[in-house]
Amino acid sequence: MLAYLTSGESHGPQLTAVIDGFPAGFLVDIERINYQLARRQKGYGRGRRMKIEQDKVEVVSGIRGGYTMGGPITFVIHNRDWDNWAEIMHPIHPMREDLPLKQKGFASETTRPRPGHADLAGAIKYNHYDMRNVLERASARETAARVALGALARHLLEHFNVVFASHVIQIGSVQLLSGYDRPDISSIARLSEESDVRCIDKETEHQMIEAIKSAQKGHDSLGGIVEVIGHGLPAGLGGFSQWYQRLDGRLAGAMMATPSVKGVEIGLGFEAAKIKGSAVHDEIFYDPNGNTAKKKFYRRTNNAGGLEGGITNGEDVIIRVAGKPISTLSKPLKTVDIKTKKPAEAMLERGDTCVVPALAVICENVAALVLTDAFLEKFGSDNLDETDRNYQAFLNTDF
Ligand code: EPS
Repeated sequence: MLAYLTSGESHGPQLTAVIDGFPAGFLVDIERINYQLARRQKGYGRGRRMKIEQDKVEVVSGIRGGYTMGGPITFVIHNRDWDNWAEIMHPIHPMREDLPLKQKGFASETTRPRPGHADLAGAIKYNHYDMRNVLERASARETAARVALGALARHLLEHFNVVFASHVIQIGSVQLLSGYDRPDISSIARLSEESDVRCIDKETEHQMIEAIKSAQKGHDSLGGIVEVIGHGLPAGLGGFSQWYQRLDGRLAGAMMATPSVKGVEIGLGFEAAKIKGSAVHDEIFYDPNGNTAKKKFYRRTNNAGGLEGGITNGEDVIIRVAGKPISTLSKPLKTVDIKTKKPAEAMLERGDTCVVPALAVICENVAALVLTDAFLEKFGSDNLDETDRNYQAFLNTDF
């Protein structure tokens, strides 16, 4: 239903995000989108760049008088850092590699690929010897544009009482105790929002911050694991008729397509492989009154993470995402200069120490985008009245 693209370089003039297939007649509160962008920028362990940017969307198509029109919606996020990079990044004017970044202590030599980064693979693919042409688009700056789209999507799902939250459950080797009792979604949302590393437990938060400080001191970086929860989704989204309809596959694909992500689990995930079936599968119960609109059938456990057969089952959708430590290190690893072919040290770029708290916000909004797509697939996407009618009719069925 939804088709979306983003464009823009990390240090170019702007990021642009276009989404098509969004229903007409939805009243958009732009501040809801800007709020998600601001959340993405926070988190202990970010670098200097986040002090420069104050991401906000400018709407340039698809919305009139506050309401969506049914055509493609386009958001622009201006890069404030562009002022510092215009000479190097200008699309037309000749490059000036000498100024002004060198003066400011930033790298201008981009022939020494960082292990773990897109630098070398991208250089080979696109035949670039100046890897700035690779790293500018491979940069996680792009996630600002995807979060803007995800924020619009979740804004729509909130109309149907679907809410999202995320929290950080591991940074480096510091983890929220496995088997912890997951609180309700509003507590997760509140506690994670109050934490500089989006951790819901104070003691673990403290240890996570210490781990980031120590990585910073050692000129190193840290990865971690985040958990995303979607609550209030009706059963029946997604499909199993064809492989590409399966919602767990679509969610995992979207998560893995986020920079730094190396692993995704749904529900019990890898744990389920170790346990007997009788301990894994969530037994089914029936309450004729239902505790919410679509919850006459319910479970007392949620090991499936809200998805069975590639379809939502009405329980919370639970996704865990592992991000590797970022590959820009101020204590560079060994590499090879792509021009001289001689051993070298990887290029130094300004960067972050830990982006895991931001990853939580990114994954939350990207998950919302995928689930909105599945929601509109089921209930119609031309206009909100129609989507509302179809949704209400579905709730009134016998199930
Ligand atoms: C990034 C490097 C850093 C990050 C950036 C992603 O940027 P810079 O090179 O300008 O210091 O801050 O993330 C963002 C700009 C962002 O908005 O999240 C990278 O190389 O991926």
